Amino acid sequence: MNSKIEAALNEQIKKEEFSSRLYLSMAIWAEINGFPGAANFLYKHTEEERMHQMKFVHYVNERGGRAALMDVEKPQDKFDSLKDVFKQIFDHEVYITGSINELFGLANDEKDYTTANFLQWFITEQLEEENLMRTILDKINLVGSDKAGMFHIDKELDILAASQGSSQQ
Ligand code: OFO
Repeated sequence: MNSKIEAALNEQIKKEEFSSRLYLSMAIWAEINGFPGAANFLYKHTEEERMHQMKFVHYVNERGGRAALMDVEKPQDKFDSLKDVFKQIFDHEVYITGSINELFGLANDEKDYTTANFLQWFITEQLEEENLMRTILDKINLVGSDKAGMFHIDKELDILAASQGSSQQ
């Protein structure tokens, strides 16, 4: 692969690592603030982001490049509410989608169709992640400050975490 593509993929490795650390920070916040279901969901998601990172690492190395690790900034560790957490996750996923799309554009510009093909999986994954986070955020918005409603959402997130665990690659 050419050095431009290699550098861009390595930037994405850093972003996936940051995503994993951001969701870990959110999981810790949820766990100590009385949202055990949300914490489970976020711990699972941390692993999923790590899996994304590893997919890029292996791909770069398999193509004859060298996966490189970079300094990763400390993620935020204070959040106003569960709504704040999921709003930030949704915004972050939209940002990651943009980043994957840019990578896809670069791969096509550079006529690196193998990389473009590899990125297809991430394009589909981003669509699913955005939809999932949007759905959760909509539910949180719907219940507002109703404590019973939030309790139910937390339970639902717990169930979702369990199902994600069994379907993870
Ligand atoms: Fe959440 O998809 Fe990777 O970053």
